[in-house]
Amino acid sequence: MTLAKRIIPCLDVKNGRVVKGVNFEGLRDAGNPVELAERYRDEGADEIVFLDITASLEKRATLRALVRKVAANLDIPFTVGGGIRSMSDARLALVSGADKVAVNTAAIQNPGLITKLADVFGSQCVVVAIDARNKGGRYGVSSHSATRHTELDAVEWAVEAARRGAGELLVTSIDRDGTKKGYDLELLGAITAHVNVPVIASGGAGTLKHFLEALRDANCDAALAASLFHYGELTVRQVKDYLDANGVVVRN
Ligand code: 0VR
Repeated sequence: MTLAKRIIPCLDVKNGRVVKGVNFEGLRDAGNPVELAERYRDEGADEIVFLDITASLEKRATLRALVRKVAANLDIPFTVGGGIRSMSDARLALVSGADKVAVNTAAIQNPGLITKLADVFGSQCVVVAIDARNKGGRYGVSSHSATRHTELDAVEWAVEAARRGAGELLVTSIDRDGTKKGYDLELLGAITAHVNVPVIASGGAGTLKHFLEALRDANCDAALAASLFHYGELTVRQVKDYLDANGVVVRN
């Protein structure tokens, strides 16, 4: 059976508002998270990702009240990330209405957290987010909202995260974020070739064809986008209709 490919709008949240920039910088306002989540649900989004993008940096806990408000209106899977550093942070996100938690910085600092999250909550609710950048011939991994660079290799880290029990990987290209130049197919293809868990493509979506490339050519299971949905350049419905017309199995 072919599993349907998923389209996932991403709410990058700062100070209670959805924001968006380019290459993780120059953030500008893009709307109200509760309203945007409802709009995307109505357009046929398969899931919603909510990232508190300043949480790790400022060491704040995720904005739980806001998570609760967004979750209350959703009947599709809802992933929450940003600032999840411990089992109790994850538990709080889950009891606030998240179906899955995304971890990045804390997983890099303490890979055992992935194992523990998977053991206690189940792999199906553990998403490891990987922020990668091209280092000429290989891909490096960054933490703390792309402000710190690690020695990790993105493909090796993806393999380890999956081995430790991540149920899926959210792979963002820092180089492509907000540029609308297309997903980093080389990065995504290298990762999907080495892991058996679903990979969500992120960073760079700008046209309908970009979604097809990530899902068909780079073998990703889901494609995430922010800018082009927030600013109304494309709707989730348009993306799904296009994918369907091009032979990709999507849910209605
Ligand atoms: P688009 O290229 O506009 O579709 O954006 C996709 C993805 O890169 C973003 O939604 C986002 O998850 C990137 N993340 C962060 C951030 C962006 C700015 C500042 C911080 C973060 O910490 O994830």
